[in-house]
Amino acid sequence: KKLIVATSNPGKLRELQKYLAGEEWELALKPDELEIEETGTTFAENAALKASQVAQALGEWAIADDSGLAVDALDGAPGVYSARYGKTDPERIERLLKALENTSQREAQFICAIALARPDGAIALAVEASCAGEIALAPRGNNGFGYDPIFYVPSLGLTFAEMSPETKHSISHRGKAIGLFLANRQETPRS
Ligand code: ITT
Repeated sequence: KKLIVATSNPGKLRELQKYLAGEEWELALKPDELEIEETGTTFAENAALKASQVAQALGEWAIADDSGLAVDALDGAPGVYSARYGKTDPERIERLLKALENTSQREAQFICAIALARPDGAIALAVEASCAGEIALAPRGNNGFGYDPIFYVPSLGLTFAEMSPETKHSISHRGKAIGLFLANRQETPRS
């Protein structure tokens, strides 16, 4: 019944809460002092270790999201290091724009891995999805969080930060991963 959302990122939390709400479980927050070190080398590994360790520490079902931006011209960087690419969102954005200053190759993927862990830490479900786009030349828009102002989706002619939350959700890496999660869960925190 109770499901701990194992994230400290307010932007992610907002999206997860909004799109998992209305399901049969009661979402609860992870205590701030419970911090999990992300030692994995893939999104899937990090999602699993965050969900698993939070579930075990609290003895409750837990869901975790590990996500990031993989830029083609940077061989997939910042990737799993997206959160560690700078101290603040503006710093991370500035660094990425600087790294791409002299290239016209702007293709990038947002990736999101979601893992659900049982109270004993065992992984009950793991899904992953991506969204293709381009790194804009300059930030645009005020919605969303993180790298949203520079993630441009050519088919809509908008950055994630210029879209409504619903439009972003309908095409984003996290929106697709949540969709897969909801479609594939057989065993949910009912017990
Ligand atoms: P938790 O581990 O506590 O969940 P975190 O922010 O450390 O929070 P990650 O390690 O998964 O999470 O890092 C994700 C990074 O990618 C972080 O810098 C986010 O801002 C960014 N990111 C992920 N999804 C995004 C989205 O939908 N829009 C913009 N930026 C996103």
